Amino acid sequence: MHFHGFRAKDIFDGINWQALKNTGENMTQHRQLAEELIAEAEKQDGFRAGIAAIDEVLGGPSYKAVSVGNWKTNHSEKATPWLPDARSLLVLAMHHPENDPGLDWFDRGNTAGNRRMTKISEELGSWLFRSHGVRAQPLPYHVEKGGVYLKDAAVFAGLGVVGKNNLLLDRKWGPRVRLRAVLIKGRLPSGRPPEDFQPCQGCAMPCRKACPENAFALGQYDRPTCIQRLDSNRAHPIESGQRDSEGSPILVTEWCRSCEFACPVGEK
Ligand code: B12
Repeated sequence: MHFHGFRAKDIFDGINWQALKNTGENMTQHRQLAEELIAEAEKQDGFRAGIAAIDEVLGGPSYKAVSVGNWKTNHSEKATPWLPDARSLLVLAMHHPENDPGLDWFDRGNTAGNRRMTKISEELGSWLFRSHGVRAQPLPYHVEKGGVYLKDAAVFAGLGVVGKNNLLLDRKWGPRVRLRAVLIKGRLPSGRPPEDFQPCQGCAMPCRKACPENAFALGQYDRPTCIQRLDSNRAHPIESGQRDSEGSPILVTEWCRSCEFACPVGEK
């Protein structure tokens, strides 16, 4: 891994979990809390939610993988240390429909979709504390700033599976979702990787053919090749249709979504 910043996993590995074990009698209460929290999140239009156990996420495939290629983000975000004694994640998936491309446009250090997810994460954290006295902390997007690998988190929360396009395929919206996680103090019962949902089985994989850079040429996702396309997207911003206070057009980055849009799974 090439990250040199803060890594939540290092802190997590140093905690004495034996001292924090849940007692059996708390479990019913915890199950009810988890269900209420998911229901609260899913009240939001275009949202699905699940709970993942942090130890499963941190032991998942993304943490074992070596990231190749150099991706420099200009996403604005502060590094945050983790809430102590947190063992669960609320994982949120927000629909990014094809007919609302603006949600994915990168402008002034962020995207509209990500801003909305951050706001809703904060509101859910406040709701949890207000109604149940449980502390929560919305996590940053970037792993090197204290975030987690979100596709793994979504799989362990039971929201979907990782498809042949290397994206999380949500049960309802396929790959057309963006993900976010909120850290929760204590341990809540978590979801499970779905076993009854295998949407890529028998698929002709149009996602892999749709890649303009042919990043799947070697039979799996090739990060450096994909990065070339996104670097080029960044170098050629498009007009958003909006103007700044001086009347100049506001330019935004439209990231490639070819492998996402070509996927036949889920609602568009
Ligand atoms: C850095 C980054 C990028 C980089 C590098 C991508 C990469 N995959 O390495 C660049 C800029 C190239 C990129 C491109 C894209 N990204 Co990006 N990216 C991220 C970020 C910040 C970290 C991802 C990462 O470094 N992964 C680690 C590398 C080593 O692993 P990986 O390639 O992801 O593959 C792992 C998983 O697939 C997992 N996995 C595979 N099979 C299985 C099975 C199980 C059971 C489990 C648990 C896990 C698992 O293990 C693999 C490693 O072995 C995440 C946000 C986050 N905090 O997670 C968003 C994220 C993954 N990106 C996202 C998107 C949408 C994109 C793009 C479509 C561009 C766009 N329009 O935004 C493309 C798609 C590329 C693709 N097909 O994978 C979304 C994905 C949503 C979804 N439905 O899955 C995320 C979650 C951000 C978000 N806003 O929600 N991205």
